[in-house]
Amino acid sequence: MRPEHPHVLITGASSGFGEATARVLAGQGCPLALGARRVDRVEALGAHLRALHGIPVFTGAVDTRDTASCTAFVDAAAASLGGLHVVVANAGLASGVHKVWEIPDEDLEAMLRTNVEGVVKTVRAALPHLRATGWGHVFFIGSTAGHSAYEGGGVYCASKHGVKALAHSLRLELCGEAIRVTSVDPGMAETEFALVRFRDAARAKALYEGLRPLRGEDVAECIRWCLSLPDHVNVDELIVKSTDQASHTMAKVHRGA
Ligand code: NDP
Ligand code: 8X3
Repeated sequence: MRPEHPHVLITGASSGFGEATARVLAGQGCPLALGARRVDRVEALGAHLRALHGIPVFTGAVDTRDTASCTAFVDAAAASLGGLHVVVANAGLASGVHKVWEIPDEDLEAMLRTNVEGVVKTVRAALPHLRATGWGHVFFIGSTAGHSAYEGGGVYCASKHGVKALAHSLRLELCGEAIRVTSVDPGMAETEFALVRFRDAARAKALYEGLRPLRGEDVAECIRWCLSLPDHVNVDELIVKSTDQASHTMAKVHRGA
């Protein structure tokens, strides 16, 4: 049975899509559990949302690459909120731009461990809680990079193709249970993503020069909408791009501004 205000757990809530989703769903009255490694940021966001909307917000440090950290965060969130209905497995990153034969182990492992293993660990820890409440929705945050590939993005694209496969498998595995599975797959969006990838503020800024990229709140709105649909409606995949980006890669980007 769908609750009036589903309890939503979001990983990677310290910036970008995760933070924006927290803000949008808080506005809908949803109790929230917010996690990231930069716990000071989620604590500040939690305090702000509690004061603004009068909703319960659990905050905690989580490193989604680590099984024990993930499980502890998810279990504590469920205990604090009195159950979980929705998980947004959003934490992820790109690390560098390397040809396949050039990538250092550090970047290779950062992307695969966060974007694939971390997502599995988050969803695996959350599912028993979704099943216990009897109504649920799992959101994966994929990417257009899961639908195509580009030079210098081999491992990131592989990780997001992996996310697409995880969403597909989970949907098959949960068929018949009251748990929906959606992958929201955005194109270029101006968050901290490019800063993390390039470790260079000027280069990150230049990526969006002259175009109007997606913003965190655009992706948050997609999540809110998928969640709002009637129980028998499952949005499997939602590919969402700026009107200035016509191809899944940067091959067709309009920089007219
Ligand atoms: P941001 O860099 O703004 O946010 C990434 C979030 O992930 C941060 O809150 C970060 O928190 C968290 N995170 C990273 N690693 C870990 C970890 N090991 N454990 C816990 N949290 C972690 O980028 P976006 O909001 O853009 O990215 C969110 C998701 O969207 C990612 O999966 C990304 O791949 C995907 N995406 C991004 C697009 C874009 O163009 N921006 C387009 C398509 C998809 P902290 O560092 O505090 O741990
Ligand atoms: C992020 C989109 O094009 O930078 O997932 O890979 S892109």
